[in-house]
Amino acid sequence: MSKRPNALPAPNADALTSNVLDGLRKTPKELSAVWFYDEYGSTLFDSICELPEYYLTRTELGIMQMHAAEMAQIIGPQAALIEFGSGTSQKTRLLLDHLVAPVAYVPVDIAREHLIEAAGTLARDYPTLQIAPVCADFTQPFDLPKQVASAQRRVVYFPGSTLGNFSPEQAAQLLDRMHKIVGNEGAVLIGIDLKKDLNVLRRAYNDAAGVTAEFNLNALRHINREIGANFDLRNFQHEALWVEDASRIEMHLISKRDQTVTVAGTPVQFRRGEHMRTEYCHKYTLEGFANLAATAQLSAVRTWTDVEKKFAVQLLEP
Ligand code: AVI
Repeated sequence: MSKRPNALPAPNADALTSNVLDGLRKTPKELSAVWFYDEYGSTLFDSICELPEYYLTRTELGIMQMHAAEMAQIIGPQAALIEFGSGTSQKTRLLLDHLVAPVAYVPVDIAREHLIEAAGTLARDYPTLQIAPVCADFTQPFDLPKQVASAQRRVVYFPGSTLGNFSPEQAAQLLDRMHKIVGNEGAVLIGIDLKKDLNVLRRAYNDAAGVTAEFNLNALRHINREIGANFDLRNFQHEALWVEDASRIEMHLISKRDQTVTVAGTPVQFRRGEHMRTEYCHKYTLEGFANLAATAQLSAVRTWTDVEKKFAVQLLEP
C-alpha cells in the first residue's frame, strides 16, 4: 500500500505484462518493486517494520517523538501538510499534534481503500483539521485540493526513507516535483536512511526470521496471479547485498537452477545462480543527500538524527 516506490501502471493487462517482460529482457533481469505490495506484501512490510534487525521505522519514530515540536515550530502556523505515500499516517500524527492551526492535511496514496480508512480515522481524531485525501500516484503530476489555497505555507512530508527506493534520477525528479508543489515559500520534510556499518545494513534486509525473504519472493506470487505466470517460488532464493559504488542495498532473487518460466505466454530462461534485481534501497551520507537535493534547488535548513546517526529527518527549503 503506502510504501510503493512507484505505482503499478494503469491496471490493464497489457501494461502490467509489459512492465514485467521489459524488466525480464534486461541484463541483469529486473522486476519493479511495486510487485511487493499486494495485500499480503503490505502485511509483510508491516511485519518488517517490527523486526529487531529493521531499525529504520523505530529510529525515525524516535526522532519524530523527540523533535516533532521543534519541526512544527520551524514549519510555522497555518501550514498545509501534504504527505506522499501516507499509509497509516502514524508519524504524521506526531507532527499534527504540534502544528499550530494547520489549515489542511493532504494524504496522497495510490491505495484508495487504505487512504479512505486512514483519512476517516484521522478525521475522528482531529475534528478541527481539514483532511483532503488525494488518491494518486505521487510520482506523477496530481491536482492539489482547494483546501491548501489558504495555507501560509505548503509542506510536503515524505517519511520512511522511501526516496531511497528510487534511482538517483527518479529521486531527483521527485524532489523537483515536491519543490514545485510547495513553491518557493514552502518546505519538504523528509526521512532518509544513512550509510552505516555494512553488517547492520545487510542484517536489516536479511533478517533471521526470513520475513524479508518472504516479502521478496511474494513479488513472484503477485506476478503469477496478476498477469498469469508460473514462477515456482521454491526455485528462487532471496538475497540482499550491499553495492558500494551505488551506496545501496539491492534486493535480488537468485535462480536456484536452470529453468524456464512462462510469463503471460512468453518463455523466460533463467540460469542457475542468475540474479534478478527487485529493489534498490539507497543509503545516503548527509553530503551525498545534500548534492541530490541541490539538483532540485532544495537545501537542508535543519537536520535531526538519532544519537547513533542511523537515520535523519531533514527540513529542506528552496
Ligand atoms: C519502503 N522502503 C523504505 C523499504 C526499505 O527499507 O527500503 C522497503 C523494504 N525492502 C525490504 N525491506 C524493506
